[in-house]
Amino acid sequence: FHKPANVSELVAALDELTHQQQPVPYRILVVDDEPGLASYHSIILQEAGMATYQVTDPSSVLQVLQEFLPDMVLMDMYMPECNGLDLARLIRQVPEHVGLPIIYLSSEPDRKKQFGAMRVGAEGFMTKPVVPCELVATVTILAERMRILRSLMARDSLTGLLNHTTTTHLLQNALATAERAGGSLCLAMMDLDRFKLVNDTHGHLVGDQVLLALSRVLRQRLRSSDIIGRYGGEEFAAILQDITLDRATHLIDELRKDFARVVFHSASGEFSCTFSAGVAGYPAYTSGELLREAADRALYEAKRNGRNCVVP
Ligand code: GH3
Ligand code: MG
Ligand code: MG
Ligand code: MG
Repeated sequence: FHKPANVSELVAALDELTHQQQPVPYRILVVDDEPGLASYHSIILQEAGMATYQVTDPSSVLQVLQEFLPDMVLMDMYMPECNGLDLARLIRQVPEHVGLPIIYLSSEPDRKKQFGAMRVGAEGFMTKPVVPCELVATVTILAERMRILRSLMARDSLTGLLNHTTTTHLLQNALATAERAGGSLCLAMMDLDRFKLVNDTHGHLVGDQVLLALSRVLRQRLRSSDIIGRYGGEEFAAILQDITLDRATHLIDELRKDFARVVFHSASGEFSCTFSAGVAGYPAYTSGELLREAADRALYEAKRNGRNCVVP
């Protein structure tokens, strides 16, 4: 069972598709009440280079989905405690899993029953005993598509940075890691100064170029283990790991100076743009919500102090 142990691993999984780094094996959840069959199907997939996790107790599936984050599910259709159809229905009720591919495995020969099972929300049906190469092909195609969807869903389409949902999720993970390791982390919230004026003066397309430029500065300057998200329209978040509040504030201030030096060109002339930022740290603040509130308060103060500055 290879659970993403830390945030950088999760980010690597998300990044795999966009940056084509070393491939992360597809993660397949195998649900079957018969341990022998679960193992047999797992071994076929493992030999094809995939990572699998076997579940023989259907009641643990929702929990395992959260932790194992599979790219697809192989689901036995008939299990004594709970049949695969009910389980698929349950999985589909969780918004995060609406797109998760499910393939039923069963010896059910009745086409009508097979079809009925798929209507509950599965992508396909394979009869036992499976033909190994068919199993591998089907699973690969579906897992690949899930990876693409997940990667698109995790990111903001303009800047390619992590979106609000992903950033919030990774903040929770980063906090859990810091807690376990007795480490520290900082959350910085950055907001462009008088950005409405930029749009009004130079137009939205130029405004979008400013957003892109800031995302580039953030990506260039921060470490690969840092998490950078577009939190809202013109608001960005950075989660910096293993760093003190002092050092994080200094680092964000360097970014502020870098960005202020970028010159933009538009039909209405040359201009530059600045951002203000608020920084808050764990363990001073112990939850995602508290960190967010504290960083927001600091950001508000930065705006009140005249903007183009960083407040811890
Ligand atoms: P402040 O310094 O107080 O933050 O002032 P502001 O003008 O930056 O703040 P305000 O919240 O009044 O305006 C934010 C603007 O950001 C308004 C909105 O049109 C713009 N904005 C949000 N998302 C986008 C986007 O995706 N593209 C562009 N071009 N503009 C955006
Ligand atoms: Mg069974
Ligand atoms: Mg704003
Ligand atoms: Mg603003």
